[in-house]
Amino acid sequence: MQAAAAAVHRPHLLGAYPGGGRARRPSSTVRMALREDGPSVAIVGATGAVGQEFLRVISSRGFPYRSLRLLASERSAGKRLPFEGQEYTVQDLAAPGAFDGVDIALFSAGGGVSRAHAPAAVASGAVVVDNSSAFRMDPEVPLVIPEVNPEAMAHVRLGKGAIVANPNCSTIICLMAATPLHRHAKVVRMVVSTYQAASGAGAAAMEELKLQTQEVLAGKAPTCNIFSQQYAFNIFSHNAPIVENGYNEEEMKMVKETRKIWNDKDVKVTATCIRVPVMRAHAESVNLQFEKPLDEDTAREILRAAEGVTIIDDRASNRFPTPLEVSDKDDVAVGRIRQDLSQDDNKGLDIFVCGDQIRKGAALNAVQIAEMLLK
Ligand code: 2RA
Repeated sequence: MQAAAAAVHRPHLLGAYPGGGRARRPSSTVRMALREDGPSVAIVGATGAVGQEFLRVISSRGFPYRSLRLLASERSAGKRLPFEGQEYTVQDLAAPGAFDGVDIALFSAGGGVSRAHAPAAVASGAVVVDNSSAFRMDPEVPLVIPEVNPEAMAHVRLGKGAIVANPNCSTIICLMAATPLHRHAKVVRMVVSTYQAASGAGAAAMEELKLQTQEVLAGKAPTCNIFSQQYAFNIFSHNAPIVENGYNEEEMKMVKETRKIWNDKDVKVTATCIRVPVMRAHAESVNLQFEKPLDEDTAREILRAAEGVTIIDDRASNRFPTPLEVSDKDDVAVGRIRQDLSQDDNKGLDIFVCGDQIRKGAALNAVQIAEMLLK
C-alpha cells in the first residue's frame, strides 16, 4: 500500500502552474507561425468557441502555416477577425473554390456542416481534421488521440485528401488517463460518470449559464433557450437524445469511441453523462477493472510518466483535480487514484479526471493531429 499520496508536479515547456498542471504559453511569448514552408490551413467554424480556440492553439504552439483561411456559414461571412497581427475576412465555406489550395482543414461547425462540406475539402486534396461526430464511427476514418493511437493515422499524408476524426471531448479526457493504465494491465471494464461543462454545448450555452446565474441571484426566472430546464444551480442528465437502449448519445459515444480507439471490440464500457454548471472543463469519475493486477503506486508512476497528464493527488490536503484548475490548460489532471476495494487482487482502480473541454477535448487534440501530418 502506498503511504501518503502526494501532489506530483512535472515540469513542462509551457511552465508549471501553481498547484500542478500546465499553464498556457503567456501571450508575451506567442510565436508568429506564418511561415513560407508551412501548410495552407483553413478553419471551418472560425467564429465558434472551438474555432476561436483553434486559432489560440495554433498561435500558442507556433503551428506553422503558409496561409490561413477562415471559413464559416454564409451568416458569418464578411466578419473580420484579427489574428497574429493580420486581419482576416471570414469567407463563406459554401462558395465555389472555398478549399482550393488548402492542405489542412480544421472543421468544427457541427456534424451537418462536416457532412456537407468535408467531402469537397477532401476532393480538393485537403486533410480534414473533423471535430464533429459525423465521421467518427466510419471504419475508413481514423479516430485519433495523438498520445493514445497515433498509429491509426499512419497512412494519412499531406497532399492526399483524407478525413481524420477528433473523438468526443469526454472520450478524449477519459482515455488520456485510462490508456496508460490500459497499456499496462488491460482494461476489461470501464465505468464512467461525467460532470460536463457548458462549453460542450457551445458558446451560447456558456452565455446562458452566465445569464441564468445572474437571473437566479436576482430572483428572476431563468432564461432557458439552449437547455430546456434551469442550468444555473442545477445539474441534469446530458442534453443529448436518449436512444433505444436508454443510454443517451453522449454515453454511447464513450462506449463506441473507446472500442474504436483501443481497437478492442470486447472492452466493456458503461457511462452516465451529466451536465453541470461549470464553464469550460469536464470532470469524470472513472472506475477501471483490469485483466492483470495493478497497484495504485504503480498506477501513479505510470500516470506520472504519461504525456499530457498531470497528477493532482494530495490526500493530506484533500486536494484533487478541479475543472477550474484545468481550464485553459493543455494537460488533463488525474487524482483520487485509489484501489477499488470491491475488486480482488488489485484488479481495479478508481480515478478522477478533469480536462479542458475546448482545449484538449477539441482544439488542441485537432491541432496535435495536424502537427502529426507535418512530421
Ligand atoms: C458535450 N459532446 O456535450 C459535447 C462536447 N463535444 O460536452
